Amino acid sequence: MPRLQSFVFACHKRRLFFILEIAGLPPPGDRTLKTELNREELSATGLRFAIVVSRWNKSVTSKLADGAVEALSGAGVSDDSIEIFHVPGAFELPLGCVKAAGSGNYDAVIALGVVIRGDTPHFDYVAGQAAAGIMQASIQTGMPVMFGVITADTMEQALERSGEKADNKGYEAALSAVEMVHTVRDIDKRSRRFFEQHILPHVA
Ligand code: INI
Repeated sequence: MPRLQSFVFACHKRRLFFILEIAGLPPPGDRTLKTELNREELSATGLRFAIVVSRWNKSVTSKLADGAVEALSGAGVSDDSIEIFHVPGAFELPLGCVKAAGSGNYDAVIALGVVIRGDTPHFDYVAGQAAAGIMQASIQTGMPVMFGVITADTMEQALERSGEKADNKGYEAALSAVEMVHTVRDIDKRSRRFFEQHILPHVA
């Protein structure tokens, strides 16, 4: 490309990227997760994960489990550092998560399920309690417990969220788990440093 032409092209490209950035949109061709923070660069080598997956809507939850394993493997987790546990339905996910998180065997837990709205209020109870229970499991144990549960009106919607990589809720939840392990460790490390620098000298 002649020099002037490539200069004009570069200017337009920069302007386009600037507009996209202001609009909070990713650059073209860069399909990112909604929760993306360059997390693909985070290494999970040496970390251990439990995946708690419900059998209800198994054809979809198995795809979520595949997505989660793919994300963890891609981040450097070895196969024997990923353990999968099954529960009957999303309602049972919180107990499975509390047990896994409390075992001390893992650095993070990933809950996977699919709840589809039917004609009765059952959906609200199952989805609501699963979400609240998974959050509680995390708060109670102080361990990252990820909400990889699809709540959808139809099976079609659920399938859309169980596709490849960024379109797979399990994949997204697993990358969030890796990020949260790093975040929690960072908070602990900084708290220790603060204690050593600002508290300990006044106690000794
Ligand atoms: N469990 C799900 O995971 N998804 C659903 O869509 C669902 N529906 O629709 O009822 C569901 N129900 C089962 C529930 O999670 C419990 O397993 C069951 O109630 C036994 O406690």
